[in-house]
Amino acid sequence: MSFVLMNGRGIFLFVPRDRRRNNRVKKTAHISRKGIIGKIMRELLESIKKKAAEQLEAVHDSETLEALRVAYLGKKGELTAVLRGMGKLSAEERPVIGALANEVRASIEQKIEEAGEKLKGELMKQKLARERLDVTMPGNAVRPVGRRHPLAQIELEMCDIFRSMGFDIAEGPEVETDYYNFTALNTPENHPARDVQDTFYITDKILLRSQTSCVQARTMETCRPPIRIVSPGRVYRSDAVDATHSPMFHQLEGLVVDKGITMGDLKGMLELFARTMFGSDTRIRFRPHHFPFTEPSAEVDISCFVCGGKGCRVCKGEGWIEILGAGMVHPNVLRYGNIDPDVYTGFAFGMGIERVAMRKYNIDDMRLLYENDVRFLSQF
Ligand code: 2NL
Repeated sequence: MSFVLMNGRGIFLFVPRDRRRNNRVKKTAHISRKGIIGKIMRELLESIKKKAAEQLEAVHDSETLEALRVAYLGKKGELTAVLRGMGKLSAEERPVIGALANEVRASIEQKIEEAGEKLKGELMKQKLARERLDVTMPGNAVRPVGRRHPLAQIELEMCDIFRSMGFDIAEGPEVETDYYNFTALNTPENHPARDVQDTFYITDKILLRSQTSCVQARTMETCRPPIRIVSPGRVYRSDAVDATHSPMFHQLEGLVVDKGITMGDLKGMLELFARTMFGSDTRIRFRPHHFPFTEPSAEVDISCFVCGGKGCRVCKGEGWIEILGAGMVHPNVLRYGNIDPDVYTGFAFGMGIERVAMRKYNIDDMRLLYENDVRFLSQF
């Protein structure tokens, strides 16, 4: 069967040996009969257009698309090969075939464009599917990276309780003057607490605070009643380290000043604190005591939260655990704060955070709280 061969050099008619007349036609002959060429070219162009459309329709990746572009429109492409044969056309046929060739080229270009767009859309769809992110998914569980130090836990717990009762949290400097640490708190010049044996002095007048009540003395100076504050923080005393002493420890002190504040308010407030902190059946008791800054003063015990008062190892058979000091603010302390003791009264209290933590967690050696041994800390 004869067929047309087309390559970069032109269009050729291939005639099989048995059909060659007297061997006058070579195996392939350059086609020269112009009418036939026009028809063949038209058919070729149509078939190129159809084949290109089919192949471009089926494209699913950009490499294949580029290969097809080269195969049809490239320098050595099928369409270019056809156009090379234009010279063999008659003057009438040339513009007609030329227009057809242009139309086929435009059609293929458009199909390539469309296939490119379709591919882009598909790639984007695939990318979106691949990178799909479900923002409603629950987050990864947080690795346990640590926990609060038992002292910080107790301090926070206490602050929460007092905040719930309407107290503000107040803080102040750890390096203080003897005025706020002693004088304004009605501690006389000759009081043993002022001794260098007990307090760390930086100069005659500057020291490391030995109690957080300096914060309260400062608050009374700057704020007018009603005052309701608690002041947690570090304090320093010149003590040798042992199971129950440390030169640095933590206190939380409280102060309430208003008209008509009584010892009944103090007792009610402390009872509510003790019940919230140590359990709802906790009772409190006041034992008379002396502090320079309060009058009357008391030491306050809570009923043992382990045995409930019967006596056990934790309360050393007492049934009661000493937890804080408290009293009605001394009139001199109010005067130092420019508050008239004939108009206002107040109560104050103070407790050691270490002491509460040791009682609550049954820790028998205070040093454990400062050594930062994770085997110890991870128990809380
Ligand atoms: C204790 C004793 C106490 C206070 C602290 C205080 C503060 C002002 C006025 C009056 Cl500004 N008092 N603080 C009062 C009584 C006792 O603590 O041994 N704490 C562990």
